Amino acid sequence: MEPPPVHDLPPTLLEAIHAAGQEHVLRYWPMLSRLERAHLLDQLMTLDWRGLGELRRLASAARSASAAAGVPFDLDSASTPPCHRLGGAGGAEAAAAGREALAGGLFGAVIVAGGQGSRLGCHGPKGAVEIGPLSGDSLFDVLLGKLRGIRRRYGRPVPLAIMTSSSTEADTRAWLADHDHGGLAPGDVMVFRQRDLPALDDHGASLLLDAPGTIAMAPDGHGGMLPALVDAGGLDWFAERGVRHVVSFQVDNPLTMPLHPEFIGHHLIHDAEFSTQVIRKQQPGERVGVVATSGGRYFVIEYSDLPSALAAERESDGRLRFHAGSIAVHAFALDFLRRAAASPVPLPLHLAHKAVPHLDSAGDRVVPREPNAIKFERFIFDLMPLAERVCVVEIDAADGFAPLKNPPGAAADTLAHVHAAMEAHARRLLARAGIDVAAGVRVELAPSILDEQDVAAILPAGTRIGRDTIIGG
Ligand code: UD2
Repeated sequence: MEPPPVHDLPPTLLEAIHAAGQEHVLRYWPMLSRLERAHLLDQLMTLDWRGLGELRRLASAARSASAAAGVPFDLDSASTPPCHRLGGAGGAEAAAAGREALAGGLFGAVIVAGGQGSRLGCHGPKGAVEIGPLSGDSLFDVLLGKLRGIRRRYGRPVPLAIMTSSSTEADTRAWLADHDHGGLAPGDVMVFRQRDLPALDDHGASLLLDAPGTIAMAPDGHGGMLPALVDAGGLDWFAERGVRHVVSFQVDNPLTMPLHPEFIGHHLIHDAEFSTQVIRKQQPGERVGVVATSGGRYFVIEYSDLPSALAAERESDGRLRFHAGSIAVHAFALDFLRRAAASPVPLPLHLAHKAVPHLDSAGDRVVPREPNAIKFERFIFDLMPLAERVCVVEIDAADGFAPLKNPPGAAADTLAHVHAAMEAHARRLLARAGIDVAAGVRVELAPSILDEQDVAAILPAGTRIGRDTIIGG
């Protein structure tokens, strides 16, 4: 192969590439079109070469470490913190405080929607995946519909920031443009983009090429939310709209109730800097992180970091010792986010062994079935130990958690599971409103229906539903 005419690259860049031993990324330079060269040059110029050294160091340390080695807390002394239960003690007072805050426009929302949806195998953003059992509504339709429901009831919008990534930004913007911003005012919605980090080969040594002119990169995890939000002016954007607290939640859970008045009310009453919703984890293998406390600090241990013996440990009453399953619905005081953003220390990086498509040494593109590379991510819940006051609120999974994670046929979290959970939830809500649904009939709630109060405004108690129906649709 001809030596690459790399003389047109900036000398400092060449030095950085050379010092890091990554010359192979220029292997195809002579063959690239002008456009491809411009793209690769852009990637090379924005890559954090000093940071790459840190990624390589972490990768090599992880090769010889145990699962829990990445957890900077003493797990032996850790326990499940006390949780408020939705509908439990102090619930009415909390709900009143939450309703007042919504009427005062004090809350904003962030949807973390930058993930590549690789487990689900979806093309395009997960938010555009259609999940309505009867309507075919997408996840974005459902989630943005909930915010419409809050605006209708409380008379104030919930400003929404959607976090995208290089993988999802263009399609998410297109979705918003094509769908009238999900019925929200365009001025109440902002889109911001998280950063990318490079993937490394299995040895944690080399960058991978996804194509001759493209380095394999991946979103930096939802923990990229805070720096990306700051870069985009998002904290000020919220503050200008009167927002004092924001709730972040995941794009893949259509049952989520991030702005449930009782949840945000507990957050306010306890003057919490960070509040989080949990579900009761029943089985050790459930793929949710767990909220724990030790030494006066609160933290989340990701399921992949919790040693299996600890995950399986039970209390004398049969509950798992770590039973506060995180569903990634977090409320933050805006002041806390500002303080955390000012910290010179970034959130820690977590490593994951993943299958990453790449060019092999013969230049052929390989799409591996087995993990062949290391990806790096930051997690938003790693902000939790920085908070002075944390509030944990347990919700009923049947009312607030049905994530879409896996392709058809998997044992959990598939579209079929999501449909079943949405229908069961709709039936429960209708029953609470005194509506009878005939056996075998399928029901779905329109996205902006928040609870039985909204149902009661549409259907009088005693109504009987005898055929498949979208309530409020
Ligand atoms: C997440 C939680 C897990 C539990 C579970 C509940 C983490 C690390 N794990 O596991 O503890 O709460 O969800 O469903 O949070 N995303 C981005 N940018 C990224 C990566 C992900 O925005 O770079 C978003 C993604 O679009 C999705 C969410 O984060 O909305 C969760 O991502 P995931 O499906 O990879 O997380 P999972 O299911 O392993």
